[in-house]
Amino acid sequence: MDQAEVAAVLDEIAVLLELQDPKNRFRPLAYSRAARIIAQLDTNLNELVESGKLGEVPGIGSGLTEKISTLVTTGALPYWEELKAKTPSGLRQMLRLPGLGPKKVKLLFDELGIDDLAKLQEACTTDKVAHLKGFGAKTQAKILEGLAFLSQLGNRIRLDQAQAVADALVAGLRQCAGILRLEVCGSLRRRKETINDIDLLVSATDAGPIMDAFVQLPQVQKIVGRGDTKSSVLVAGIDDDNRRLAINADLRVVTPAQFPFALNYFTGSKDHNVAMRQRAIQYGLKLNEYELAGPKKSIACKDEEDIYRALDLDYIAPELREDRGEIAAAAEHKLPRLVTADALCGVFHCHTTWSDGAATLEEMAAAAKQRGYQYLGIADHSQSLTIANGLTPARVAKQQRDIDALNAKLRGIHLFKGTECDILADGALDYDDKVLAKFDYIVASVHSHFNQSEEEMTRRIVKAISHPRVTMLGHATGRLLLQRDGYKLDLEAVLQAAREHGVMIEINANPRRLDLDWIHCKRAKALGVQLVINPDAHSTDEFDFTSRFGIDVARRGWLEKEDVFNTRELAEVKKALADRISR
Ligand code: DGT
Ligand code: CA
Ligand code: ZN
Repeated sequence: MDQAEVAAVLDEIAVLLELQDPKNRFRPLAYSRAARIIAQLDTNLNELVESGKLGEVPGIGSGLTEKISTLVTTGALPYWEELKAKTPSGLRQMLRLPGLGPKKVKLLFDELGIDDLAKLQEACTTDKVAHLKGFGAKTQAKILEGLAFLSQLGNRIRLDQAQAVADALVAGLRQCAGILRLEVCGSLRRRKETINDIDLLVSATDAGPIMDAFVQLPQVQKIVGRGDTKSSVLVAGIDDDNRRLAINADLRVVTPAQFPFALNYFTGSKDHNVAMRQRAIQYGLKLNEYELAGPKKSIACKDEEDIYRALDLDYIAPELREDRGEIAAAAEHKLPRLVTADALCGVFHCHTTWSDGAATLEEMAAAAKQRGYQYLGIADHSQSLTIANGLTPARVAKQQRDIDALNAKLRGIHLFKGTECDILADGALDYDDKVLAKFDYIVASVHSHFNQSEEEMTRRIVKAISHPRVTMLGHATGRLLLQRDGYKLDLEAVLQAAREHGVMIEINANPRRLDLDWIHCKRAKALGVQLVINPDAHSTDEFDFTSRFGIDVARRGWLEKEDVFNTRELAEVKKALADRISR
């Protein structure tokens, strides 16, 4: 087991221990602390174990040393297995509900015998949970809300997490002889923000050895099915909270002649496929995952372009294949020329050590320059957000002096002085107008009072973006993918207001958010609202969110280069921001 896997197991043990005995806080804490220490080790864990020096690491006592060594050397741990066997797996799922910690979960189990989500649902709807000590009607309602949210998630995981798993599988498969072509299909290829399972497609003349190699990949936890042309496995991954996650992966092996058709079919979406098949029927043809065929013979296609061409369609990028008008647009040669990552010239929503970022101004500037950006907007948090070390007006002044000094020194990158300014509960901004006037631009965002009514929230955001200094609205709906729905909001009214006041809407490229959702990008564009793709970077690595996941959303939302503000060159951006301020 490697470092990250060991850390994940230790974290899991901490949770299991808490569920066993919520009153004993000490032991779980020791395990979660150890998980953090192991995850952050700069020395190789294997070597530490081999040299017998693991016990010297502060925070790792003798009991932990023994268990970690066992995990590293054998990949298993009886203690962990015992704990798992003793704890109904449903209890851990219950922990995913907001407001339910180990203590409450244990109480539900001890008092009402609830050990899975179905029983919890039943107990809530029959009003049993409300009468439990420490619960009440409000908590019960909240649990029901959480259950509804969870049931709609199913087994989905985030795009970035699925991508990491898929990358590892693809790297493993590539070692295998006999693979002619290899593509990731499905929702992952369409760059959907969450993924249910990974669809891999290979062309080869002999499927057997490839199937064997696939089901034996080290990531495979369980073989769900092994067939001649299709195999399914359960793959383990690790999410960024250090928890283990599982996702299904299917591999299909087809012949080289079938490959383009299979690629098209398994890329989907299902609705796009249905529309394509209907189009084929209009041409007197049959289209499926193996071929495009007329009554007498089949039409050879060497790639997907050929399939679309045979149906008099322009090539449709995978991101657009959602049956939202792309086939009609392709027939009329009216598909958008989708924006690409290399068109980006800079970004505007980034944090530094001045607030809750991990990198200094200088490090962020260097990293932006390294990515070929011409400019970087610094938007640290504003004063109310004390948990994120938001800047007081005095610190704003100081930071701006530092930025001026850096701009005088740096070559090839320009720093803009911005802020991610909180939108307060009543729609006011988090600085007075005198302070606001000092910024080159302002990202306005909601970080508090998520529970307002739709009316209140809409009024609040509309008021904020009608402030003449606001340049863009940050993470418009506040959703956290698979964790939290966005706040209640009349988005159409917000988009209308954005148009009226010439305010841009951010596509937040953080893969936990991806907010504005792609569905609404198309609408924003139709209204003539400009979009801007921001990484919301809290470290230098996170710049890459923009070129990856942010661009994915923009492309799924039919956006072209002109629709995205940060594809403009520095001089143009300087002018646009200055014009806005002087109106
Ligand atoms: P997900 O839920 O994130 O896995 O989304 P997809 O799109 O990857 O869906 P999946 O894995 O069920 O199937 C992969 C593709 O295979 C899907 O996008 C289209 C195609 N497909 C699957 N089932 C059907 C079907 O019943 N009819 C048609 N026309 N296509 C299908
Ligand atoms: Ca899939
Ligand atoms: Zn924010």
